[in-house]
Amino acid sequence: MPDPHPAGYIDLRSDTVTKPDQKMRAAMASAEVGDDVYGEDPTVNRLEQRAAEIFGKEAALFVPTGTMGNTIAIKMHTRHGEEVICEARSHLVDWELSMLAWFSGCLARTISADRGILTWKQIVGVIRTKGPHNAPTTLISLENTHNMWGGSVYPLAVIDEICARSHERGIKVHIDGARIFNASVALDVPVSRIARDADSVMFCLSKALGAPAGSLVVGTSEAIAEGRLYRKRLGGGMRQAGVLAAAGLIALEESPAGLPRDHENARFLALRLSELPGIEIDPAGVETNIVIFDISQTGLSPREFSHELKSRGVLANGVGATSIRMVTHRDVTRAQCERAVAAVTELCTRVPATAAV
Ligand code: TLP
Repeated sequence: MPDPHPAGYIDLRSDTVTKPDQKMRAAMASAEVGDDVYGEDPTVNRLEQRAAEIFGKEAALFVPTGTMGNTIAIKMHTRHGEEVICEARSHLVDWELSMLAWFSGCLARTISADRGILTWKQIVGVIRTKGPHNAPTTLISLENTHNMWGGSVYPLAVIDEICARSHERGIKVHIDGARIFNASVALDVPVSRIARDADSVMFCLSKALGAPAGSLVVGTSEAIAEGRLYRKRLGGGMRQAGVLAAAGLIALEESPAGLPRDHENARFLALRLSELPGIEIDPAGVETNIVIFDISQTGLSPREFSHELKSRGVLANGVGATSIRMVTHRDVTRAQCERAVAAVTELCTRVPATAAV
């Protein structure tokens, strides 16, 4: 088994950094393949079928990345000149190079929500109906778990209400579920329950589930057939993609069982970090595998903090003006989390905390 940390770093930058394990590599090497643009790759077909089954939807589409999956889903549900409601710090808005505008020609109508969790009450206040001055709202996108809010999880009742009320108005609901399996573990319900009333879900195999690449969009057969054409337009027709789907199938079937361990490690990090001078985090807010903490009282910028951590063998990136994000995943152990805490402790006790004014 190749060392997942060849450079010796403890890599907490993201759960995207995981490397395929031996079982995935063996499955990739022996994968049955065909031309997926002709629909002839048996491994991709199996992955899509399993994803649809697991999510309780009619069909699924294998795509190279989460960004492409979200882009396709938005395009499936909207037309140029419409509005999409989403949370102000959602991945769609902050990290996808305005694809919502660039490919789908839509405007993001953002709402700042506590813990990134939109409520129907907030949504209903900004819905627009078609009129001489208004572009209509045709889609609501919910991020579950919410990345920039530290992996927060939508309560089921909140999603159910948003779906029911939106559908009464003819508005579709998409879930950016890059980490929906983490939400499913936190809520102790299957992903199909979370996805039950949503029109589409994008989820990633390449994040907490540990596959080297790939995401899926699930929804109705009609929407997914349309999505297949958008995937080709975006250059996502991957031909013998069965080599990736083979690892993806293992990730889909086997990796969710390992997620509670990642959540425990994240809670451990949060708890220990909350005890350090200069660090601010409420450990009770850490529900899944993402730990975001404020470092303003250390007197260091996120860039300086990351740099100092790196020199102590730990990789973690800044998010926002005063915060650092650490993400636990299958390639990081409890012992490594302990070493990461020791590195932050050394840093926080070495750099004098700025006096609060
Ligand atoms: N998130 C990445 C970065 O892009 C920030 C990370 O390291 O967390 N939706 C959500 C909620 C995501 O967190 C991400 C990736 C995506 C979509 C996009 O997935 P990819 O990177 O596969 O395009």
